[in-house]
Amino acid sequence: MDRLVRIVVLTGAGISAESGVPTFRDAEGLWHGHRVEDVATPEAYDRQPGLVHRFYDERRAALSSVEPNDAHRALARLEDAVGDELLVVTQNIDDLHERGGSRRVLHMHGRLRSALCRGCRRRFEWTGTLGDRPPCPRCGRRELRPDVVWFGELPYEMDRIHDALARVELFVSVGTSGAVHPAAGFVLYAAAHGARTVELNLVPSAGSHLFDEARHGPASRLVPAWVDELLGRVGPS
Ligand code: BV8
Repeated sequence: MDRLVRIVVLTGAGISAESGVPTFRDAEGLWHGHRVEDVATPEAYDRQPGLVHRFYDERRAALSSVEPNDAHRALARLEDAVGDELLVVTQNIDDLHERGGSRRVLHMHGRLRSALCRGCRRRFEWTGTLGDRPPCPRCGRRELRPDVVWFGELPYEMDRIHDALARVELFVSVGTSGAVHPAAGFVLYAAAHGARTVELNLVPSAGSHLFDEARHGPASRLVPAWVDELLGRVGPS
């Protein structure tokens, strides 16, 4: 299905920062005094399901008060121009890429607006809360969890992602610290298969030195400028 992909764009929390979605490493990656790595794990969920549900219920509710920014919209404009040659792989669990107009988005760490039933393994679009343990629409069990990939869990769509990275001509990383694997290793995998690699980030990330080119500044400025350059247009369309 991704035979035509020539460009893979990997995005992280930094692309949604200017929309008002806090990144993981802002405030030292803390949420109500909890380290994210300590809340976003299956063990934390087994130990304190209420706390973990609150962490995701709050973030799911906050989605209705944020909007996509010019970086999300620029990637949608690129997709309009090149279609199936572009694949956006996001580490983000927000829905700003889709609301910004992107249609082909792989959420390798899952989505806030999806619930997964631990009983029947079915997924459901979900905009409400899960902390009140609602019944699964299909099997009735009260086993719905956030459909996100926690630390220690296998990210989604890894075969499809590696298959695309092995063929792309251009790998661009936007707004990620390069702190979390396996996403942090995609640049090396793409480069090993001949891709040109570019980092667009506010400041040099932990993996900046691994890229052929690195541009630093806010995504809402860098990404539209890069898309205009790529499409051979200069200045606002
Ligand atoms: C797995 C979903 C194996 C939940 C998330 C190898 C080495 C070391 C460790 C590991 C390794 N392999 C595996 C690990 C363990 C672990 C890991 O990497 N730990 C880290 C902490 C050391 N990885 C895992 O557990 C992964 N699973 O490997 O499974 C396996 C194999 C077989 C079978 C079973 C299992 C799963 C990791 C996924 C965890 N889930 N999210 C949720 O959202 O709550 S991770 C979460 O943090 C994000 O999704 C993201 O991926 C990650 C990092 O966040 P970023 O997006 O990068 O955001 P951050 O705040 O860090 O950085 C923001 C950047 O934006 C900054 O650089 C900043 O400068 C920039 N920025 C800010 N503002 C702007 C901007 N840029 C531009 N413009 C702006 N305005």
